[in-house]
Amino acid sequence: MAADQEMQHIGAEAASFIVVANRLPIDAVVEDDGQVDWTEAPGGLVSALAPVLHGREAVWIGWSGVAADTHSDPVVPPAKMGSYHLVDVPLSTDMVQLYYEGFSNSTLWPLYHDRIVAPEYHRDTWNSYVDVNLQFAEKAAEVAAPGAIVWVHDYQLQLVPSMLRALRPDLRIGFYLHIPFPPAELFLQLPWRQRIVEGLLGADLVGFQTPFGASNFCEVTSLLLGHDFDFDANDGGWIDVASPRRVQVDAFPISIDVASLSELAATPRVQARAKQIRHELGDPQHFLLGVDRMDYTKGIHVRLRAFVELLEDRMLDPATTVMLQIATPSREQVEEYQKLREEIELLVGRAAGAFGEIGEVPLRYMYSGLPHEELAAFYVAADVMLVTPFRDGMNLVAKEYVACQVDDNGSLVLSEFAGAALELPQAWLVNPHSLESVKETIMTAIGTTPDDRRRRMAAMRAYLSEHDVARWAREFLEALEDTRP
Ligand code: GDG
Repeated sequence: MAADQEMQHIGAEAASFIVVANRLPIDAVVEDDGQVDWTEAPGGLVSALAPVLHGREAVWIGWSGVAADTHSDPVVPPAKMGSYHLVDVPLSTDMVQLYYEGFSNSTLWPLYHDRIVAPEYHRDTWNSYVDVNLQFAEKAAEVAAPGAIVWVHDYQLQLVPSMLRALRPDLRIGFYLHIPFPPAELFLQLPWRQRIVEGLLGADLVGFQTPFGASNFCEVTSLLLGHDFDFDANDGGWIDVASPRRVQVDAFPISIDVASLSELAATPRVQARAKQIRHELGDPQHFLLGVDRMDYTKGIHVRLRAFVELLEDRMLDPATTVMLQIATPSREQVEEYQKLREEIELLVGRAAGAFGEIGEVPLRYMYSGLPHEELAAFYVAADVMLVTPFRDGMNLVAKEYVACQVDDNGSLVLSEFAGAALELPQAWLVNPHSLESVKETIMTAIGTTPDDRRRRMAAMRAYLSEHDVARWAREFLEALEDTRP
C-alpha cells in the first residue's frame, strides 16, 4: 500500500507524534531483476525513538534514499515499520544532487565543521534546499493531528520548523541538530544565514549536542536579529525572550543504547569472535582500532600518520603491533570524499610497502561496513580505540567502544573536538591538529598501568550507563512538552 493511501487509512491529520528526518529508517535493496526490496536500517535514532514511537499514532517522514526517477516503476517504500507509519518524501536525481549532495553536504557540512574543506555557495543548491524543506514541512502539516508533537532532525532540514509553523501554528515543534553549530565568525559567512536562523526559530525547542552549539546559536541570533536570551538556571537552557513563543535553546548530548550493546559485547559469541579477530591479526601485543564513516571531519589520516611515524621512530614494533582502520563508504558522489579516499588509500599502501613483511602488515584497512555484532567484536578485541576527529557533533563510536569494554579494559584516545570529550574526560584527550600530541598520547595510552586503564574505563562506563540514548530522547521530549502551556 502506498504511503499516502496508508495515511488515509489511519485518517488524515491523525498523527500525534511525528519524526521528520532526511532519511526514512529503511534501506533499499535492488534485486538482480531490478526489483526494489526494503530492509529496516537500524540506527541510533531508530532505537532512541523506539519507546516514544511505540503505542502512539506515530509517523516518520523522510526520503527513501532512492531517487524517484531512477527506476522505471515508481519506488514505493513500505507504509509501516514496526509500530509506526512511514511517509516518503520523493526526491528526484536533481534534488538529491542539489539539496543533499550540494547544499547539505558541500555547503552546510563543511561550514559547520570548521571549514575543514571550503564550503561551496551556490544559489541553485540553496533554492533546491528551500524547495525540499518545504516538501518536508507540507508532508508534516498534512499528517499531524491538532496539537501534535513534531521532532525535526538535523542540518538538512533547518527551514522546516518555520515553514511548518506557518502552515500549522497549533503544533509543538522541536528541532535537534546532530552536528556542531559553528561560532559566529564561521556561520556569518553563509549567504543565507538569516534565513537559516529564522527557520530554526520556528521551533519551540532547538536542541544541540553541546552547550557550545547552543550558545553559538544564541549569539548569531542576537547578532542577526537583535534577540536577547535569558539563561534559565532552573529549567536549563536559554530562552529567546524576543520571540512570542519564548523559543528555548539547550544542549542535549546524544548517546547510545548502552545496556543492549554491553550485553551483546559480554555474550560468549562476541567474546569468542573478539579472540578470533586478534588471532587472525597475528595475536598482536597491541591492537589499535579506528572506525568511522569515510569523512574528512574524522581525522582518519592524522591517526594513520601518527601510527606510521611511531613505527618509523621505532616507538612501536611492527612485529607486535597492529592498527586497523575500518572506513565505511559515505557520500561517494561528493568530490571531496573521493579525494579523501584516495589520500587514505595512498597512505595505507605506502605503509604496507615500508613495513610489511610477507604475511605481516602492521597497518590494515577495510573500506566497507560491518554487521553490528561483528563491529562489537572488533571493539571488544581492540586495546586502544583511536577517535581523532577535527570536529564532531558527538561521536557515537567513542561511546560504543566504552560500552563494549565489559571487563573495564581498553583505552580510548579521543579528540578534544568531539562533543563526547565533554562527557568522557577520563579518555586520553588529544588535539588532532598536533601530530606530536597524537603520537605522544597513543604511547601514553599504550604504556599506562592496568590499574589506571581500568579506573578510567570504569568511570566512563558508569557515566554512560546513566546517560543512554533513552534518557536523551526523554529529556528532549520532556523539555519540548514543557515549553509552553
Ligand atoms: C552524526 C554526527 C553524532 C560506522 N561504521 C559501521 C557502523 N558505524 C556506525 C557507528 C556509529 C555510527 O555509524 C557513526 O556515528 P558517529 O556519531 O560516530 O558519526 P556520524 O555518522 O558522523 O553521525 C555525530 C551523530 O550524528 C549522532 O547524533 O554523534 O557527531 O556527525 O553508530 O557504530 N555500524 C555498523 N558497521 C560499520 O561498519 N554496523
